[in-house]
Amino acid sequence: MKLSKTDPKIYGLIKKEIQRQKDGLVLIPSENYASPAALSCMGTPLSNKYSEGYPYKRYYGGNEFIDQIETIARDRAKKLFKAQHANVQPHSGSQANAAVYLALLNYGDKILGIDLSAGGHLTHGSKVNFSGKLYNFSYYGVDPKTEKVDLKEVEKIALRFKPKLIIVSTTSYSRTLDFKGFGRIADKVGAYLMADIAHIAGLVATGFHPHPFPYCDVVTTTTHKTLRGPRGGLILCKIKDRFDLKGKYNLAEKIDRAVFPGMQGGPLDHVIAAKAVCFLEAMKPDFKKYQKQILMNAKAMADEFKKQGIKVISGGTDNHLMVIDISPFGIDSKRIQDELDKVGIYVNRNAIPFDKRSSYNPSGIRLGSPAVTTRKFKEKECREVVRLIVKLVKNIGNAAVKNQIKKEVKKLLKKFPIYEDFQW
Ligand code: DSN
Repeated sequence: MKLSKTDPKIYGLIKKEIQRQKDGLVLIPSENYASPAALSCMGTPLSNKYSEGYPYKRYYGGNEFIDQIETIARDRAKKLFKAQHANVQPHSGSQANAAVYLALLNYGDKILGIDLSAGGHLTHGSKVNFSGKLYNFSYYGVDPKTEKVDLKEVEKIALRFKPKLIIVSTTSYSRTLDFKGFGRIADKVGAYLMADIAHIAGLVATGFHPHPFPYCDVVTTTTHKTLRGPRGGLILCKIKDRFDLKGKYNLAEKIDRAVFPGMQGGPLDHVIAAKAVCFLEAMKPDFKKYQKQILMNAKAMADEFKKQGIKVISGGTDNHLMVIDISPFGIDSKRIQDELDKVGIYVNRNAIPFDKRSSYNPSGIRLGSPAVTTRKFKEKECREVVRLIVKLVKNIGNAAVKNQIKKEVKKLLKKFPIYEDFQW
């Protein structure tokens, strides 16, 4: 029985959402278009299987093929990220981070994380998140002038706070992360070092961003942002626990035990198969070219915003994203996001460093190039898109301008179709 017959409502909405993605200009830096090959793994009966445990050590029968799939996914992840150990089971980036805390810390232990408004993530210690409720967080931010992380400041805070874990990460930070510098600080204070590379995983895998190993003990990521795979999480780590060399479990075992049975039950085998496909795709030469273009496109966008007189936080970008300060326009960021939605341009509002506004309606907009680069946009088109955004912001409420921009977006996307060979 076809879905269109069984549940026409859900069928219709899925169809509309697919069309929205095809007809939309996605500038949300954490979104991308996974390949039809990766997508095809997810709508399969692999979803039916229970496989609690790890390959060849399961709690359920019938895992002969699932074992092989997970082993391939783990091996590919290790190869792609030059990691000693990989756990491909976390359902998401948040769960990957939670598992790391569970593996390395006791509740109430001290973690030094990055402040949300400086570019951090909810799971890096936000007060409204489990991380901020269960662990004792202190935060580093960015320098008020440069709007970049200042390692001297991080070191001062770390020496004073004496965390057991330091997190180096980004969700809306557009600058290169200095894993080596953070490693020196972690060594000095005797802390584990964890990198959350969810946003920059594709850049790291292809050598366009410095590698977190050997400086970090553990690395977490998602698989669906610059990595362009299925929605999911991944943990990479060293095998030895340098602070517990004689312990019952090594670091890799602690991570595995924290994911299962510590945090999760049955893994999502259909997603793990898609992760395996994504890792294979990410090892191909074309993926490297794609990452290089992501960087060139983001630079062009940041440059064009500056040319148009819009402030880009920290003055530019070294990666795939940027945050612009729209406070001088005196228009709510939520309104700008909503108006952009209406012309088919998707962005997300975001706090800027030292933001005085609420996180629901902050002063910034975050944008990135991964999805439009998948559509094969080059610098020229990225600059054009920026000019359309600025035009809309400067003419907010002007219906004629809005209609004109909507037409321009449509015209542009027609030249760069996506998912033409995706059958659903
Ligand atoms: N929500 C993701 C992002 O947009 O960066 C992080 O979880």
